[in-house]
Amino acid sequence: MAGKTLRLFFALWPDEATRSAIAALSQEVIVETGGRGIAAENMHVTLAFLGEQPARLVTRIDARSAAAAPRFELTLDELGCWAKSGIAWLGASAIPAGLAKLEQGIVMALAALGLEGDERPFAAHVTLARRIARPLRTRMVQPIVWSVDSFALVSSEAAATGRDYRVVRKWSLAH
Ligand code: 2AM
Repeated sequence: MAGKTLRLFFALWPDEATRSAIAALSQEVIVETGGRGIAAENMHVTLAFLGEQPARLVTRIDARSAAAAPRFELTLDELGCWAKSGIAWLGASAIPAGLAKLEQGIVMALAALGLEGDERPFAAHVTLARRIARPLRTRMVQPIVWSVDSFALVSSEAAATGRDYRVVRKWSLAH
């Protein structure tokens, strides 16, 4: 019998203040684009998407080298959309060195388990709306400055109201 599997991804998980600031912006974007909203508790920046994996992988991941990356501030200052996937997003016009190092460390941790990273290049963003009806031109917005001191492994489960995201492991970044 096949063992239990989980749909997993690495993410930056916002603190409450950052989450509310992002959620407020997403309300404006939904009005502008006619898209479907994302539940505030689900908002995040995906670092790497692992897909469906055996549940035992959760405890096997060695993300120490990723956690050796220094803490950083992520300035979310850009709004835009990907028309092809129908997504409106909030992104960062500059990637801090700590985030680049963290991302690299995650790719290494996955490679050590024989897993490949995403095919698509890393684009730090928070999805604000899906299935947008009208495009959003890329533009700068009042920046949301997020002090990132940890990252998480998250599972995505089907729920009556959409997807339910659950943090299954969390690592602190270096000081
Ligand atoms: P997103 O980061 O653009 O919102 C969980 O599904 C998270 O992983 C979502 O935030 C999703 O998109 C991201 N993700 C990245 N690659 C994915 C893929 N191939 N399939 C589903 N989700 C993916």
